[in-house]
Amino acid sequence: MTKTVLILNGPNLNMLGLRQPEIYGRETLADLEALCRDKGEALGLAVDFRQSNSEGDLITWAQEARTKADGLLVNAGGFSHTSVALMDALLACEKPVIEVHISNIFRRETFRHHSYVSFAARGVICGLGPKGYTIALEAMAEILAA
Ligand code: CA2
Repeated sequence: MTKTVLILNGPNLNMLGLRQPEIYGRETLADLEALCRDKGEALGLAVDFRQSNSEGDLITWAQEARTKADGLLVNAGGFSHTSVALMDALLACEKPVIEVHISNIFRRETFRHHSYVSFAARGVICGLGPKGYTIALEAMAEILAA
């Protein structure tokens, strides 16, 4: 049975490639989705790639992952640093979570150094740009094969 990885992207990630390329690079969200789909195919994983600017959508999708996904990659954007509610939903879904950030949040403002998502995550990758998503997919493939 093909395993499904839900990739959740939070607020403002739809702006990727359109502004602040010095922080987030030039690749768009569509480029990132294509990269993840290609990597998922190579790994034999189905990829369900989503983005929302709404905290409620992300929470609902994390809840749905309980029955609809085998693992999650989460870049919750700014909600990483604020949302106890999203953390609770990720814990409640009882699926492996890998947190991803495009930028190195530890080289940025101190308010970005703490992430509630990290508390629900098996591992965290940050600062490697879009490649962080493909590395996370490789790690998730190993976790799901174990
Ligand atoms: O580095 C990351 O992946 C972040 O999750 C991106 C978030 C930021 O709030 C986190 O601290 C780190 C921001 C989402 C991207 O926002 C953009 C805004 C303008 C142009 C491009 C992206």
